[in-house]
Amino acid sequence: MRIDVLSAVPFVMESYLKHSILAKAQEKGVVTIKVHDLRDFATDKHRQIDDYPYGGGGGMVLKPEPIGNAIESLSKERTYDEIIYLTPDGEVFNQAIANALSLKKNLLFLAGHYKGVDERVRQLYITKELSIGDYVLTGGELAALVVIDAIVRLIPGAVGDSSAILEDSFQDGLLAPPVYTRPVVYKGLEVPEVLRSGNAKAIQEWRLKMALEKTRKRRPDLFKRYLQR
Ligand code: 6GU
Repeated sequence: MRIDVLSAVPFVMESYLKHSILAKAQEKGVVTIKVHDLRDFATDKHRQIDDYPYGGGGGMVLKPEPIGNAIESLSKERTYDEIIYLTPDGEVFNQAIANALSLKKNLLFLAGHYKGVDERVRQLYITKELSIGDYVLTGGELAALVVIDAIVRLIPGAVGDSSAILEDSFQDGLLAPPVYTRPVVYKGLEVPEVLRSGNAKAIQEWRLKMALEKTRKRRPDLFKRYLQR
């Protein structure tokens, strides 16, 4: 998979991309992630990428030309399956969207900033708009990292043990059951007997029971959907 990101502050994404599972996935050649500085595509000598909003009001708006230039320039190199704008008014991201995007070949992300991007960029270029939840961040970069991380870890070979992926919270519509490792007793608390029994069927049943219980208590919305599926 190839992922390109357009950002007004590309350097804020670097550390995470260089030191996380995303770095390992890149080293393994499972994915190539390139972050581009919007300023490099500015058209004027001051390399201006934002401007005041028409009609007044606070905040700045990302100008259309640098973004349009960047998208058109990158699109000459490859055809993007989706051009995704990260914005609090987008569709709320979830595991099903991550699963679908993990099957794509080329993705281009645009991280919003300030008050947002000129509406015409959205009309002309954007094929998908994603939010990572109902709260406001200072920029789309963290949201882009969240979405990219969730996608890349699903690509075969990106994560060490691929069987672990199917056991993730949400992958079956339920929250994950508790997990334990050694020692058997820690500060008086014991690892459930069943997990030490070697009885695979009993372990599977216990995990499902715990997952159902936790989901019912914490996320009645997910629990309802699980029962209806
Ligand atoms: Cl995608 N961007 C910003 N700025 N804030 C957000 C968001 C995105 N998703 C939730 N909050």
